[in-house]
Amino acid sequence: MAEVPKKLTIPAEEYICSGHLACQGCGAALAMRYALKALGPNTVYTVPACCWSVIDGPFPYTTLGVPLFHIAFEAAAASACGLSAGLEMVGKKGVNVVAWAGDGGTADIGIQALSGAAERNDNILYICYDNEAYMNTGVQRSSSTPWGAWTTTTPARHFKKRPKKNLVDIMVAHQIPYVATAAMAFPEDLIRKVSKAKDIEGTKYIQIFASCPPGWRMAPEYAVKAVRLAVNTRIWPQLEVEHGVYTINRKPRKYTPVAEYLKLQGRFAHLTEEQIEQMQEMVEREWDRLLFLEKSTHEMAGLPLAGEKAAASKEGGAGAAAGQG
Ligand SMILES: Cc1ncc(C[n+]2csc(CCOP(=O)(O)OP(=O)(O)O)c2C)c(N)n1
Ligand code: SF4
Ligand SMILES: [Mg+2]
Repeated sequence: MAEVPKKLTIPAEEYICSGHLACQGCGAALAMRYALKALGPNTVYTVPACCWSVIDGPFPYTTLGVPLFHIAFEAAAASACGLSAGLEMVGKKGVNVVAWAGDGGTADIGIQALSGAAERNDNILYICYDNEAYMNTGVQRSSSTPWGAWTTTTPARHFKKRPKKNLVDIMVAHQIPYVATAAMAFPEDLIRKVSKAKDIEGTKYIQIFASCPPGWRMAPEYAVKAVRLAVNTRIWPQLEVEHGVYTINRKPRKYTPVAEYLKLQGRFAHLTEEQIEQMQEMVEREWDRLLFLEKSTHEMAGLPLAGEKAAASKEGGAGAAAGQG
């Protein structure tokens, strides 16, 4: 039987034009492009110091079709909350106020303002594009850099020995209505999550995994492949946490070994076979923890778990939730 082509659901509208200043293969540029397709023209961004401060272009030029405020490194959430309150004061409804920050601006210097916004449940969408280091200033380690990675402040022999900070769980602990992860190599999932978040009242947090070819020491043509591998190895699980209930959106039918992901990138080139095995074990432990959280939080909320009987197995059993494969 002839194969029926899958209908793509990515909106055709573009709110980012050519001529931006990102490097070739920049995952953060693609992430912004997809996020804007979900958000539309009624959107305002606040962007702290990060690669996106540069990508957008020098004043008076901009690559975006929506307003963007360049603000201080630590102030993404605080400035978004101010904008949101100001819009409410003047009676302007239906504007998406988005804080768009890197992992350094989120997990490190901006975490206090983000925590304050989430505790107040201010009406903002906070999107962190996570390239796992301070890329704009020359690839320094952030608290979102994973265990084992080279950066200029964790040079090969002294690679990062602490795990990546778990910002998703930190945001869930604030009991906000919506927390999710996405990946720039899965645009439909990313667009669905941003679309859902923009219609929720309160603080929404989405962390988008976005490759950085120079910072990950890999060729630009691997930018999408590396992020696909991050999801299919379960290094970057695709999650939604709604009012504390965890859902894993993608359970690969067959898990790719983490070595496949690591070998694409020079930042992991120094790892020995034992260290790669150690990373594989860490990934499996975290996946098991997430499966447990998904099951137990669904049970506590009295919600059925989609495809429970068909839960994915390490041997490559059938996937469970939406988006298997
Ligand atoms: C208070 C302050 N400290 C340091 C800097 C320098 N600085 C600008 S961008 C940046 C790195 C940002 O990293 P991240 O948030 O991960 O975004 P990326 O560069 O990776 O896009 C740093 C350290 C600054 N602008 N302000
Ligand atoms: S350094 Fe990395 S994150 Fe920054 S513009 Fe280049 S590819 Fe994008
Ligand atoms: Mg970064």
